[in-house]
Amino acid sequence: MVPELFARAGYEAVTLDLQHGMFDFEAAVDSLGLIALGGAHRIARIPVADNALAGRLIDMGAECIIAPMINSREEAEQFARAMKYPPMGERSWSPRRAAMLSGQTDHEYLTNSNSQTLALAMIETQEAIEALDDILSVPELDGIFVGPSDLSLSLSKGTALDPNGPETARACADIASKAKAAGKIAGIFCLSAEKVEEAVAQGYRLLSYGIDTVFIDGAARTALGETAWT
Ligand code: 3PY
Ligand code: MG
Repeated sequence: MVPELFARAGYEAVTLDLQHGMFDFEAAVDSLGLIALGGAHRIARIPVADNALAGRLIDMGAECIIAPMINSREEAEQFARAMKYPPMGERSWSPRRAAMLSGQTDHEYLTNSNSQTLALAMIETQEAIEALDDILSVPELDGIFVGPSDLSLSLSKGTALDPNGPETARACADIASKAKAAGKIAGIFCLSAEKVEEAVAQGYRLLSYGIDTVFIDGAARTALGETAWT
């Protein structure tokens, strides 16, 4: 029920995290259907360099795939081309579930899906920042998605986990303006409501904010704190 709860709460999109989350493939397939039932857009993050899983998830109805730790044009190209049908890329055919969830025939899905699905490359290392112009020049790639925690670890050479710090914020602003100049979508993971506002002001348009386990943890502690027994 959890993905559907998020959708019904009013989130425009819900992301399933298959990089760091607890989803296996079957749970992700069920959850994609539940997000659709709740009326939100369906996003999935894959494990590093797992373009085969990206293909399976987009076939099962994910409308946007986020690929972590993309550090070069070549990695961005391989990922994005696996997400797009020929002549753009080399996505392999059989999107029955994706067509069903988007209310289209297979033929309509074939015509529309290259422009209706998004391939986003995560920018979360110094290496990716150095290769950003090259990554943004990949025509099949729809945009980028920033991971501020890994980015702060990389920028500080492992000395500071500082996703909200000033150096990370400056890097995030630069990434957004480069993405905008290249005509690409800029997305980012946000750890607080203030960061959502900051990211919007920097030009980000896809904001991922709120984690199920964090919400449950907070609500559980609040509930216990409200009783006289603890
Ligand atoms: C990061 O901050 O590194 C992320 O990957 C966010 O999901
Ligand atoms: Mg990360």
